Parts: sequence; structure tokens; C-alpha cells
Amino acid sequence: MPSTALSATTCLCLFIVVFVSHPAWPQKPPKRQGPAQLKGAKCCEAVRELQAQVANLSAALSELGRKQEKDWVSVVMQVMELESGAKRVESRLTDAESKYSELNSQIDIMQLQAAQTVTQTSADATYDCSSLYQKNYRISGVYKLPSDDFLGSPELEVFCDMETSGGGWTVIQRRKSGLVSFYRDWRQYKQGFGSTRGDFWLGNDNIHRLSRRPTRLRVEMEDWQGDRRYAEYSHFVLGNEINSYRLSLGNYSGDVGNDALGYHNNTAFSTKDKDNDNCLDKCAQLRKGGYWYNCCTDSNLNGVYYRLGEHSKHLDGITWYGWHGSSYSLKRVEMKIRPEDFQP
Ligand SMILES: *[C@@H]1O[C@H](CO)[C@@H](O)[C@H](O)[C@H]1NC(C)=O
Ligand SMILES: *[C@@H]1O[C@H](CO)[C@@H](O)[C@H](O)[C@H]1NC(C)=O
Ligand SMILES: *[C@@H]1O[C@H](CO)[C@@H](O)[C@H](O)[C@H]1NC(C)=O
Ligand SMILES: [Ca+2]
Repeated sequence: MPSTALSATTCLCLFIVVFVSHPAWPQKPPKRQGPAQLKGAKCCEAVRELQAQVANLSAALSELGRKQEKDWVSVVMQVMELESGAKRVESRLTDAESKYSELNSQIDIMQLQAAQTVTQTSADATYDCSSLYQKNYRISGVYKLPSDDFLGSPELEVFCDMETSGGGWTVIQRRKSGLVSFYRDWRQYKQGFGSTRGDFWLGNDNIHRLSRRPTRLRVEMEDWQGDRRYAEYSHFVLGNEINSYRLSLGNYSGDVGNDALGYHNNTAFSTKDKDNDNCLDKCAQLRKGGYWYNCCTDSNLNGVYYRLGEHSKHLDGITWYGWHGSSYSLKRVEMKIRPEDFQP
């Protein structure tokens, strides 16, 4: 009967399907036949048996699949858990690191505060550039001296010369560019003016405060040929405002040939609006600066800046009588101070 033959092939086909879907099934040479007429087939006992086995097997397979999937999922879960654990550890590490650095910076701040507190009571105070030098700042340049209630000093920007003759110098005056006018009034000389990196006057109140300890003054000069000379004075003192910022000097030393500041020793400070000089004239107006005018000058370091060509024609220039005479205006001048007992 064609029907039984068909059923037999159907069984075979089923078998093939089962075999393909489960490779562990004992291998048997498959017969080529389309799996077309599976549906509606009337089956013998053997076929039912096979069908049950197939069903069993598929169930087993899908069971296995589910189990595997479950296993795989659990592995994935474990991996993920491990990963997140690692991340947690990592983040805890980062946390710890940031806490550590925070702690470190707090320690820095505390040290700074401690240093500032100490500054107010000990001999270790930051008075000037020489203090900074002793604290191992050895590069010339602009520094900020902290304000100090104990010393009664405000914060002050200064230029420190840490190289010349051992360093530790606080620069109180500079002429080098000619861009800043020094023909100023009493109040401006009191407070200071100009730029710390360029031409400036540090201010009479500041200079007074910085010279309360036994202090040395150094004047450096350069002419238009590029020659350089210096003058130093021991025991430099600038009086307070009540004393009209009177200048006191000790002994002169140096290589500029002539002590042209000695003439201004024990003399009060004068500006165009305050005549404290020893003359009938108004020296500050004649010499166009603020200075310890006597009657009037042997030196005029705060005079008018004249450039090359104009530099030797005027009495109100930046002069140092005894090096180039009374009408030679210098190219560059720096005045700087440091404590008498400074040890480089
Ligand atoms: C199907 O599997 C069950 C156990 O899971 C077994 O008891 C039963 O005999 C199996 N049937 C066939 C047709 O193999
Ligand atoms: C100036 O020098 C002389 C010696 O030449 C010395 O006796 C005197 O004490 C010095 N004065 C000052 C203020 O340093
Ligand atoms: C300045 O005057 C004092 C006396 O008041 C004197 O001891 C000192 O040597 C003078 N300095 C200069 C450079 O002339
Ligand atoms: Ca006068």
C-alpha cells in the first residue's frame, strides 16, 4: 500500500530530523526525501514510540538549553558581579586616593597657617627679601610679603635681588625705562608708585618700616656707556612721616668715586608740594623729583629720566655728582636695602 510506504518514509524523515537536531544520536545513513508530508500522517506503534522519544528528547534538549542558559546567565551574573566588585574596589580606591590628597592639601594648608601664625610671634617673620632668602628663595623677582598684624605691616609686593653681593636685597627704587614719572606729590611718595618690575618707588612708609632694623643701603648705577658702579651705606634709616622721612646714613663704601648721597645725610624728604629742604629755593620743583633735598643736590636719583642724547644737558636729571658731574643723567639706577647682619 502506498500509504504504509509513505508512513515508513515519514518515520525515517522524523528520524533524520531528530538526528540532525541531536548529533549524539547513533549515526545512520539518511535517505533523501523531502520532509513535506509529515502532517496528517497515520502512524503505527513504532512511529508513536519514536514521536514520544522525539518529544522526550526535545523536552530534554530544551531542558538542557534552559539549564545551559541558566548556567550561562549565572556565569554572566558572576562575571558582572565580579566586575562590579572590581569597580567598587576601584571606586573605593579612588575615594581613598582623593581623601588622601585632600588630607595632604589640608596638611599643607595647616602648615601654611601654622607658618603664618609663627610669623606673627617669632624672629622667623617675613620682614623683607632677606627673610625670604633665609627661607631658601634664591631667585630674583617679584615676591609678596605677607601682611603681619604683629609687625603692623600690610601685604606688600616687592622685588627681591637675590644675586647681587650675596642677595637678600629688597629693591626700594628703580629707574630703567623712563616710563614712570617721579615728579610726584607727598602722598604718592608716601604710598609708593610705579611697577615693581619696572620703574618704581616702594613708598616712604614701607621703606621706613623696612629700615627699623639696622639696615644697609646699596645704590647701583649704570651710565650710557654701560659702565656700572655702586655705593653702599651702613646704618640706613628712613624716619617716619612725623620726621618727614628724614634720611640717616652710616659710612660710605663703593666704587663710584664720590659719596654723593652723604650731602643728603640727616635731611628731610621734600616733594613738589612739601618743601622740607635747606634752601630758599624749592629744590623738589627745581630738580623735579621727591628726594632728601639739601640745597639742593649732589645726587638726584628721583629726577627726570633723560634718554641718550638728552642725558647730559639738564640739572634735574638722575644725577650722581662726582661720577659724571651734575648734569649727566644716568641710564639705570637701583636702590636696595637689607639688614646689616645679613649672612648670605
Ligand atoms: C520519556 O522520558 C521519561 C523520563 O523523562 C521516561 O520515563 C519515558 O519512558 C520516556 N519515553 C520514551 C518514549 O522514551
Ligand atoms: C664708620 O667707620 C669708622 C671707621 O672707619 C668706624 O669707626 C665707625 O664706627 C663707622 N660708623 C658706622 C656708623 O658704621
Ligand atoms: C651721616 O651723619 C652721621 C652723623 O649724624 C655720621 O655719623 C655719618 O658718618 C654720616 N654719613 C655720611 C655718609 O656722611
Ligand atoms: Ca626750600
